[in-house]
Amino acid sequence: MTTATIERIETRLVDLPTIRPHKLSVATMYGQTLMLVKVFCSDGVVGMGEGTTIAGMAYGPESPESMKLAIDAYLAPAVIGRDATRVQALMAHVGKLVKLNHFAKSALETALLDAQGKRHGMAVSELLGGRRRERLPVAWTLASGDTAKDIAEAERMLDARRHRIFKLKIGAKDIRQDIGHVAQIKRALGERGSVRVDVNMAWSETQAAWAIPALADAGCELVEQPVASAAALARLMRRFPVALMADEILQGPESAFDIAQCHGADVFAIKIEQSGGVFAAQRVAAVADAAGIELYGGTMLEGAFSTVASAHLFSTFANLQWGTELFGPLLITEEILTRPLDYSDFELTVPDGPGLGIELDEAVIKRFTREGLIKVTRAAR
Ligand code: MUC
Ligand code: MG
Repeated sequence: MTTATIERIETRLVDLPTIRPHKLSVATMYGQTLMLVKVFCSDGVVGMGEGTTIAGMAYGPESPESMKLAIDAYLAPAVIGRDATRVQALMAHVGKLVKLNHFAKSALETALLDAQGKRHGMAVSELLGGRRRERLPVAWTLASGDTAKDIAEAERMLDARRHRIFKLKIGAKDIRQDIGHVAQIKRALGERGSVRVDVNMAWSETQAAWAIPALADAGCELVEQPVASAAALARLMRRFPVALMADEILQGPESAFDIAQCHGADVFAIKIEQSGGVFAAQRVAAVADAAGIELYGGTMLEGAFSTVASAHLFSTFANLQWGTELFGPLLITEEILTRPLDYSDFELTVPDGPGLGIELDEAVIKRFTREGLIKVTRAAR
């Protein structure tokens, strides 16, 4: 049996520009910070993971900085010297010592899975029981804040055959303006592109009750997290036929169970970071399947490592009715991999090499690493 222990763990923050400002109801992003974690094992295998949030702490309680601190001070000391090949046992051990911190745990678990896959010459999807599909449909988010610019961007995506599912970020403006924006974009795209919206919890229940039928009339097929509360979303479910999706209220398997119990959403946006890692996200999907809730592969606008970890997991799902939005690497100006991911014909190819199946371009990353912040935690000698 293979034995390998964890010898050292390195974390760093990498600040990358985005191709344009990305406007959500919670914040406008001008760049993306990746928290990269490398796990060095005694058999010479190195695994790589990533944690990313949206606009620092504007979206949720963790930030790239807090993830780095959590790993440096707590998660790394908890796993160093232990058996690197027992990923689930390691993460259960971490879970006893560290509450919540889902994003930090996801980054570490991704690195452990990457290492385990490389060790056995298997893709992460195969470690998870085997992929059911090689390619995943990928939506694009239109979030420039300007309707004409969004239409032009969607046209470019259609021409390039990169995306034909469009998610519109709304909720920051007046509701009537938002509905006009959605209607104009859908009218311009017609049957060539599908249109969904993400409100990122910006509306009250009464605002949502007014807006949802108008969005349906405008041709919107899916409304993501219109309100903050799970109870309000469940009540809206009883009132409108348009599909409603849970995102922010899904914080791992237990919350998934609570929502499923009252059939509080038609669709779950599964995110590995928000769930607490790949295995936790797998359990969220199992709850959804058991409850007859449909699945969508969500993103935290992650860079390549968390995006590909998500892709490996989503490729194993029995159901993925609403496709994915794994476009994060395309929102960043820099290519951080030695070999870019294959986005073509409206889909992403799931890499099939060992582990995550991708390799970091160290020279690029070095240029964007935040000064003085690389931290290495080692086993005591
Ligand atoms: C979210 O709320 O779903 C996904 C796409 C995007 O533009 O933002 C994210 C986060
Ligand atoms: Mg969302």
